[in-house]
Amino acid sequence: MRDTVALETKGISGEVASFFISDAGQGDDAVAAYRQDGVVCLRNVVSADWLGVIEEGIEAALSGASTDFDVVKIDGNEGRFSFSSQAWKQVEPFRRFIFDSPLPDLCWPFLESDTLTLFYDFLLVKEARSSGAATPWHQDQAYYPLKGTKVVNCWTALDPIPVETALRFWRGSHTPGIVYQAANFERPSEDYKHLRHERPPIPDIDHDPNGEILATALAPGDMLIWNSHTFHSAPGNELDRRRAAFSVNWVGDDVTYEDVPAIATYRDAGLNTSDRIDCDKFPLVRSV
Ligand SMILES: O=C(O)CCC(=O)C(=O)O
Repeated sequence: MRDTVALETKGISGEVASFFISDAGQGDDAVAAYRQDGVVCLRNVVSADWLGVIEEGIEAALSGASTDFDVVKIDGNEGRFSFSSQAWKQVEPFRRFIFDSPLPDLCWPFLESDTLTLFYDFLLVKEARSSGAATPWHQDQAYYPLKGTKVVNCWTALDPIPVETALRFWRGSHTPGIVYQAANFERPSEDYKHLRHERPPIPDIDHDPNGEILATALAPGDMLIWNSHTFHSAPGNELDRRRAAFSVNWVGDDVTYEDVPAIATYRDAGLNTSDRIDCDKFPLVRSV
């Protein structure tokens, strides 16, 4: 089933291009939509029990178990904006969700790869009225010391997310395979610390009349899967309740390591340029 989604944000009204909405089990169609649009929305694919496991993990992560944890300081923000990365070794419920739930088998087909390797987990919590916690347009790939196209972000909504605060995607922006400069999340007007100047600057997506923006409201347990080259952004959280998501990032068999400056979350000292990334930090989870 293809669906159209009204774009209620960005000051543009009317309908945008098709945004594939799939129920669990519509495998081939969902993969085809992901391949074409660079993003797909799977409805109701994480059960209430597994959402409970993630919540256990959040409690542990926010109480100090996650060592890669940051609170973003934003002037005038009433609510806290925090994130945790690469916590699965310290936060047992995250480990359980990543390895023991149906998640790996759900995500693997989207990579169209003989292998499935865990890259990192990411928890993002925009608490009530963290209205300044906007996420600028960016490609995840711009931050990674990786070469290759088979990299997916599998992002599970943990709260009801109305379209006003939902992620937005520039449809098809993964296909040219171009990696643009990285945006600075905390101070968007300044350069990102590992900026690669040789890359093209981020285009003005909000003012591109030909760019199709995809967005949809989400319920807890819905999952967005997008390619690391797909541009996406999100507004801050104006709601009077939490807007949280837990994502797991996977890589496939065309991905190799590139020994360039990047944050520690994405690097491993034992890897050299051109290596496959499978190692203790980035474990191989499935292979044919
Ligand atoms: O959920 C958000 O607001 C941003 C998430 C995101 O951009 C990411 O995980 O790459």
